[in-house]
Amino acid sequence: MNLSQQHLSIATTCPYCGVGCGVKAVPQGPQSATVSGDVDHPSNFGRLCVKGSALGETLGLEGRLLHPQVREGGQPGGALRQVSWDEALDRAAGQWRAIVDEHGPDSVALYVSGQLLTEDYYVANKLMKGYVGSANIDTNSRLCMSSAVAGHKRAFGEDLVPVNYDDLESADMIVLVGSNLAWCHPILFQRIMRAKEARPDMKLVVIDPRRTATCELADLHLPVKPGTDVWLFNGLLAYLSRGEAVDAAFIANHTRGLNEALEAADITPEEVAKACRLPVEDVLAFYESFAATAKVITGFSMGVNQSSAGTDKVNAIINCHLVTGRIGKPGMGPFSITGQPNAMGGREVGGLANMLAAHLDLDKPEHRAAVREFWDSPRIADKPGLKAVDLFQAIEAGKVKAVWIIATNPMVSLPDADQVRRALSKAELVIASDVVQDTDTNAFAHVLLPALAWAEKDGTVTNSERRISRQRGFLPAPGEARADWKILCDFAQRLGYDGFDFQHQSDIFAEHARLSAWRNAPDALPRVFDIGALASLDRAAYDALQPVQWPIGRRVFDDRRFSFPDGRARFVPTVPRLPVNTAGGEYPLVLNTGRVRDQWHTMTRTGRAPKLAEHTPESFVDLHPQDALLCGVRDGELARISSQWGSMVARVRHGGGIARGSVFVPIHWNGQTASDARVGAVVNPVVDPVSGEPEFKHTPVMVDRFPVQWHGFVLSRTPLGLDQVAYWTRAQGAGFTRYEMAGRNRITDFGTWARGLLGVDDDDADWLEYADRSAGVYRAVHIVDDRIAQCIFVSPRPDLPERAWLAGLFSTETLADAERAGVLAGRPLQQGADTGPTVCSCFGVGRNTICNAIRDKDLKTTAEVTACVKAGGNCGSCVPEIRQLLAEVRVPA
Ligand SMILES: Nc1nc2c(c(=O)[nH]1)N[C@H]1C(S)=C(S)[C@@H](COP(=O)(O)OP(=O)(O)OC[C@H]3O[C@@H](n4cnc5c(=O)[nH]c(N)nc54)[C@H](O)[C@@H]3O)O[C@H]1N2
Ligand SMILES: Nc1nc2c(c(=O)[nH]1)N[C@H]1C(S)=C(S)[C@@H](COP(=O)(O)OP(=O)(O)OC[C@H]3O[C@@H](n4cnc5c(=O)[nH]c(N)nc54)[C@H](O)[C@@H]3O)O[C@H]1N2
Ligand code: SF4
Ligand SMILES: [Mo]
Repeated sequence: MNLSQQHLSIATTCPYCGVGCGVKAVPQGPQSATVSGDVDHPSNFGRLCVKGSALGETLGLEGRLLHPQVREGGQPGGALRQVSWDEALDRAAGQWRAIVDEHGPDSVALYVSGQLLTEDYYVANKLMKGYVGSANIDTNSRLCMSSAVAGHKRAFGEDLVPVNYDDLESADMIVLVGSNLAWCHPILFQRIMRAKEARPDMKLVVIDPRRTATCELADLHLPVKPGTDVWLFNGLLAYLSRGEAVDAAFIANHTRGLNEALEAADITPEEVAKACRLPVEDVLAFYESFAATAKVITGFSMGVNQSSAGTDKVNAIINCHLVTGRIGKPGMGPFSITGQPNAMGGREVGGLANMLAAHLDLDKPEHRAAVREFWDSPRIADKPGLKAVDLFQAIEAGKVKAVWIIATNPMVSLPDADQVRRALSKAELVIASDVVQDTDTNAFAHVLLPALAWAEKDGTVTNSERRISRQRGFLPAPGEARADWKILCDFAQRLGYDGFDFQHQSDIFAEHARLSAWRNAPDALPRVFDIGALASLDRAAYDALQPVQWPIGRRVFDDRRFSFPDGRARFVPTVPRLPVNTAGGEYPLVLNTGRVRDQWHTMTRTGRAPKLAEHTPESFVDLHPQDALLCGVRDGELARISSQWGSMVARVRHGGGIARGSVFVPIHWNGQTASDARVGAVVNPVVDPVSGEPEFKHTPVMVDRFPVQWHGFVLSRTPLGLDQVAYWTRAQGAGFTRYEMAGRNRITDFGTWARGLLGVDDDDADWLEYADRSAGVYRAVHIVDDRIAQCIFVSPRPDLPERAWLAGLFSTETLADAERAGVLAGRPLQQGADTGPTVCSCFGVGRNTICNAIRDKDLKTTAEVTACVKAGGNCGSCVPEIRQLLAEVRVPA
């Protein structure tokens, strides 16, 4: 990269959530860049949430997978050997071909991801369905969007999301069901927040068993009993059908099946209140305002999809929009909020095992024939492949013998994750393509392939509102990493398949666009998904492509035509049912799992950013204080969470948002970041019968003490060996790693033990310590060249000093005398310098700072807090929490 290129700003797209924000990246040398929001991008108009704005901290090469490797002896735990691309691909393709030759095409599988670019995804799907001849390609979107896809297909005949982002701004009422938008789609949430500021009459209703950050803005929060959404929406359908909101003309002309749906929805508001454990006044308040408001959007996400009744939940919601005709017009409609950056692109290319490509159906012979003809492929899969959970069961059963895992981490993210371990240990061939070296899944790979990461790769993604944006590489390819599509094509060519000699990602995009227009006519195989107009883009036009939404130039369903042959939408009868496994007996509590604000999935990328580590540095189990009492666990201590499938350990927390009977655990921590925090191991593998999506939000569990002798933490510039520690978790700090730990060993000689743990064998080391053996308290600081190198704090109870001040010392070059004096106390000697746990990650503003300012300066609004202490002034992701602090601090006054 020469100097003149260094300050070029490249427009690309955020690789995290489905909002699909535009990012401007300015490279600063080969491995770093500054990032900011792209003011011209119609998803975010220049704003980024905290994850997006920390992207610059994730670009370093430490821990990256840079060279192909194969595992000696083929066994997990065997050593990895670096090999050439040729050797790696020959080995992978050779073994794959031998397995297919002997056992047939259904004995191999791809397991891919909504984080692939459309071009990668298209090639993977074409390879499996058109050339290998099996539909055994499934994707982590099975765990995410598949219930929405199935619900859309049942209601509309095609997987279509009929809402645009600007509809959120013109709606008069937004209902969020099973969506923690404030944390999971922060920029969409901010768009709603601003619209609501401008039009305070706009209503926000949040339906979620937990009181989340999203509820801070809500006019009404309905904390439904987990799993009971179908009752609530059936009740709404019945209520609407009796009132004036019914759109009789729309129902008569454009739908079918209302009567059957009403039969299944014969339930009164009182009965709903009972089933959903809600006050009947709240149910009625929701029903009345829904009925009275024409412009209503019902946004839904994982609290809906990830359920054994997920598809029915989706249809119960859509039914309410059909009965009122509130669809296909500005400011209204059912809105499936996609999770991953390219979840929607995956749906376009048909990446699920029961789909074909370009919105064509695997189960229709004429669709299969059309795709095969277009591809000119030797064969076409003619039956659905295995869905994610079934796929890993088939691997364990030995029916599927080879699996290639691309851009997903199933050892962490699948339910019954210990089953995944058994499956991968048993498979004859596991290929994994990733961007980092060490993941829980990569540990089982026989062939490990280095992929280009976000900053280096190039292609397109489609966001929640069907907007296709370019992701553009802005850093050079590191090591031997290659684009995922390129790896797939190289592999396909080794298997002797033609149809994969793409020279550039734009060639793939053009083919994908052409296929969307193939036979796409009213008298042939009509689909709303048609981006044929983009098929003629040459490389330069593709490179310059501006964000473009499909259907191009019109609104979904503006013609009131749905994608069934008769053009009518379908009401789907949804008979309510409880989750398959309900709590009781040995497992009295319901485990709910989900996301925290500053981490992304299994943390392989966000886990590298110090700025993102502080908000939630450790996994936790959030539960009601009374349930904690019954389980014998206490706030701040450790607990084991167990189900009939497996167990994990996390820190007990009373966040205040959980009703009795439920516990919440975040999904992010895993074997790389903690000793035993893979919540997937606990989650039950029950799936929705229609979509195959797992019931991630509802597993019966028990919680009990994880007894330890001591609690402690270490901040260290050098990594520690943790074999002897019963509980540990680590987080990336600025210039150090933070370890929280706890042990079962009784420590007799603290000094020797601590030096051993920290790897300090020099007797002359600058080692300050304080020990109170009878109290079991020990503190030590290791200083090298007047800089803090390591510190350790141990106590029998989790009553350790705040980490924030000590962490800050790692950024100072030379410890001042006052700092040296405070260091063993773990706090500054002057008052007030302890800022408390981080609330605002962008400016590093702690809870104490914010609360003190609210109290001392009598601040009343979030804007005043921002003006005073900066918190909330950049990305705004912490504004809901500031609101909560305002409420807490100002109550006594
Ligand atoms: N910070 C962050 N953002 C992300 C991600 C991330 O990892 N981190 N991942 C992205 C991805 S892939 C996805 S899919 C989205 C997910 O985005 P969301 O779906 O908003 O997030 P979750 O935390 O999985 O779950 C949403 C809510 O469902 C609630 N819930 C549980 N059971 C029920 C129920 O029975 N009924 C109802 N109504 N609600 C219930 C939970 O309490 C939870 O608050 O986030 C995307 N954005
Ligand atoms: N208990 C519970 N489990 C859940 C959920 C839940 O709510 N509860 N949610 C589910 C949902 S909605 C989702 S979407 C999944 C997500 O779960 P996963 O997909 O397993 O999580 P990620 O950490 O995003 O995994 C992506 C992997 O791909 C790698 N990677 C990143 N970029 C690239 C690239 O460009 N190419 C390649 N080849 N690799 C890349 C990353 O390093 C990482 O190892 O989790 C699901 N699991
Ligand atoms: S909301 Fe945040 S994570 Fe999602 S795309 Fe925008 S910047 Fe990225
Ligand atoms: Mo997801």
